[in-house]
Amino acid sequence: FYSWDSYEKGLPHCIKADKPNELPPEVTFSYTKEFGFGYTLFTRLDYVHLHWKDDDFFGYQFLNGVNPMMIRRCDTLPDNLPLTDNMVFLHGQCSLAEEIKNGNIFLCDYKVLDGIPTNVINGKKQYLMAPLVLLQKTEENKIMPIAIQLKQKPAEDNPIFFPTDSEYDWLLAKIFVRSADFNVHQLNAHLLRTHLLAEVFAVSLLRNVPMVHPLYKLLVPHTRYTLYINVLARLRLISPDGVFNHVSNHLCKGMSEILRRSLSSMTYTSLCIPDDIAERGLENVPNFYYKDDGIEIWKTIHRFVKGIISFYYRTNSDIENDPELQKWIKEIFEYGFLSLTSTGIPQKFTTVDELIKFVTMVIFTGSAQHAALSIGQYDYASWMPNTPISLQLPPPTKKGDADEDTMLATFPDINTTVKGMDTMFLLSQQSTDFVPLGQYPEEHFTEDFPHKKIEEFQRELKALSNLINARNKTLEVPYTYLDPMKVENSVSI
Ligand SMILES: *[C@@H]1O[C@H](CO)[C@@H](O)[C@H](O)[C@H]1NC(C)=O
Ligand SMILES: CC(=O)N[C@H]1CO[C@H](CO)[C@@H](O)[C@@H]1O
Ligand SMILES: [Fe+2]
Repeated sequence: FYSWDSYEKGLPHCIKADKPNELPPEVTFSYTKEFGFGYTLFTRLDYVHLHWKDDDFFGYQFLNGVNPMMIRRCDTLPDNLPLTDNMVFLHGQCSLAEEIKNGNIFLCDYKVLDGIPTNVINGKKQYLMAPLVLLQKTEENKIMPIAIQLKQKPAEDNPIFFPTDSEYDWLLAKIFVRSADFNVHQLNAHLLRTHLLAEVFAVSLLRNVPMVHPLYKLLVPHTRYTLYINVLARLRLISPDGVFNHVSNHLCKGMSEILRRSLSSMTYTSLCIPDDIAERGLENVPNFYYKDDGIEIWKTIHRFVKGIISFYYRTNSDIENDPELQKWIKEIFEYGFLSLTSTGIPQKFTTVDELIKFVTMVIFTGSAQHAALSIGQYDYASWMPNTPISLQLPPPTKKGDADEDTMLATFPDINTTVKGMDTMFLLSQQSTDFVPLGQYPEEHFTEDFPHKKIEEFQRELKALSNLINARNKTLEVPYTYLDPMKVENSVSI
């Protein structure tokens, strides 16, 4: 029933099924899911509408918006961003070199978009940049953009924009960054790193691990609807005649190229939030709720997984001698990560700890990580200028010419915007038969011990939810995407 298929060369393999009705019934949507999308959306439209032009809100979104995956601490300026001290206006008294040394400078580099072929919409060529964004953490703990270069290669007609430029030069630079971020968020962070990986973990589980196996019992609730939603996405969203190809600035073949580049630079480290935050140098960034809540959820999942796994596997040799478990990871490495050793994904498990960490990552990716990247889509994209799905004029090549009309002519057509927004709206929905993280309506385990561990897990998640809600009361913009009560058990939308 479950065969691997190669949808496109260089991408993770997927389930062999062209249409939802080719899937076995046990992995398809229930009646309520298919016909009754829930309507529990909280939207930040008013707030975004008021603040989208603000530099501090622009910076805030790199931490707590829908794509907290781009920002990293900048320890040396990249060679292709030729900035000198007297060019940048810094907050506070320091020089750029000093601020880099103090750990207060951050970089978002969209080089993965360099040279991606762009789309033609309504007969008009579309534009997609590959920007470099430099940011500074100020004494008030805000993350403020201080320089933006929209193309990778320094050149006369590729100016570095600053907050001190004219209003519309600077605003347009930020708009091109937001549009680039939309592409990287949807394709790399959301599609590849949650949907497609969750599918790989699920297909390998269904192929290699029997229902009586503890790994199956532990993980199968975290695969609910994942195959089904991905078959639908391949059919209706990302196919040559899918929605994305009609509304976004990359072409279909551009999309595959972004995904291929993203996969070839993906690492196991970046899939494990504590390691990822450390690797990006972000441990000490204040007001970074994705990090704070995400690490707490990771630790909670880890304690639960450790409880269950170490009950069934007492020694490392129990792990080494389990052929079903070993086949599960082997196929994940081969079919999901295309045997790329550079990813650091294990090819086999040798210790109990290794298995606990990997299973924690699998559950985190399909639940919390997906929630962080998807629940807020409509919040941040429904005021189009904050997240333009495409742009139809090139950016300014010299400063001083842009005005409001330039900006309006750069934005996508109304009918393009509407189609994009409609999709964002659908993808941000909580479904009516939503199952929150840690709830297991179907009983798979029969012994008492795992049930006790499940109850403990649920209590800890509830306590974390209470803490997050109490914290929210003190925030101007509450961060709710990683409230365990709002996080779904699996990738299902
Ligand atoms: C969408 O809007 C553009 C610009 O207003 C127009 O040229 C085009 O015909 C419209 N497309 C459709 C399918 O209505
Ligand atoms: C937006 C949102 O969900 N805010 C929540 C933050 O926490 C408070 C206190 O529990 C809730 O009442 C809000 O709904
Ligand atoms: Fe999703």
